[in-house]
Amino acid sequence: MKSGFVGIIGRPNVGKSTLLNAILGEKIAITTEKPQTTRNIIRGIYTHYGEEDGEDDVQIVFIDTPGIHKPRNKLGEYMTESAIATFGEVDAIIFIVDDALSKGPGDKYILQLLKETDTPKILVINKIDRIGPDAFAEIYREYEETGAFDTILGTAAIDGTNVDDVIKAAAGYMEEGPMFFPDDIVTENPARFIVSEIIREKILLYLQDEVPHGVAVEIEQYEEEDDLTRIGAVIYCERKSHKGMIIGKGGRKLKGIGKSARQEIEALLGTKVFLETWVKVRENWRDSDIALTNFGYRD
Ligand SMILES: Nc1nc2c(ncn2[C@@H]2O[C@H](COP(=O)(O)OP(=O)(O)OP(=O)(O)O)[C@@H](O)[C@H]2O)c(=O)[nH]1
Ligand SMILES: [Mg+2]
Repeated sequence: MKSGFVGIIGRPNVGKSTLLNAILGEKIAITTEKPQTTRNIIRGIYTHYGEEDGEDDVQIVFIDTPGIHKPRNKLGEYMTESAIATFGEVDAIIFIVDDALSKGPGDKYILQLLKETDTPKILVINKIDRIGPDAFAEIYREYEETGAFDTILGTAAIDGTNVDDVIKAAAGYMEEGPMFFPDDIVTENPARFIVSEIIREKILLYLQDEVPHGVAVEIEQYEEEDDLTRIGAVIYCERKSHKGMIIGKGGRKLKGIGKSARQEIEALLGTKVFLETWVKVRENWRDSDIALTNFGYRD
């Protein structure tokens, strides 16, 4: 069997988590139109037996990372540092972009970092459903000229276009090795982590500006009964005014968040779900070492 690890890195919002989910054919990472959605390293396990297509048996552990950005608080520092730390721990790196290199400083900064590592690099130009052919050719040419990439591909992770090519390119860098995980799991993350992320995803969808970025979700109760899961979640925010916005007039906002989270959690777990939520204020937790550790944003 061939096996190994592949890091998925890039600026916030380019489609890293969408690509991970598309590779696995399952949603294990939340995705939203807001930058800095992903806060933790998320490993997705892709196992393929070659008997059907004559290829090698392969297990690739794809590692979704937080978007690399200029941090404004300790949470941002943790996110960016943990993404960069994967460079040296993987057998290949997928660098995702959705725009030209000359368009902004973010991709240039990441490219500089990438040039300092020997790990093989695949460039994925994502969102080709939205990028016209001329713009695509321009992005391709700019990155080809850097000489930093062994492979350059275009994808639309959102509808799975060319995702197979990404898997094939990644498989090309895998070497004879052990099976790291059983073939029937796609993630090691416990259900309660995914549940807390689904709640956070709905908060990102329902709220604007800085409010959702200052939110952390902690699962305080998780009890599985026959065909019912009882979940109690605390939503922490950074200000009293934010608490009011999360709850909304007459509690309507929080009710909406809870309902859409519950529906998705029910589909994930295959049970009925009783979801209770509380909103609490923890001022400036994004700059508190203790809070970051409690919320799982530090090792
Ligand atoms: N049109 C289009 N949109 C896409 C594509 N891939 C992802 N998106 C959208 O881009 C947005 C960001 O996607 P994510 O997967 O959350 O991006 P990310 O890189 O993981 O972002 P962070 O976790 O914030 O770093 C979402 O609204 C996705 O639906 C694509 O191929 N085409
Ligand atoms: Mg993400």
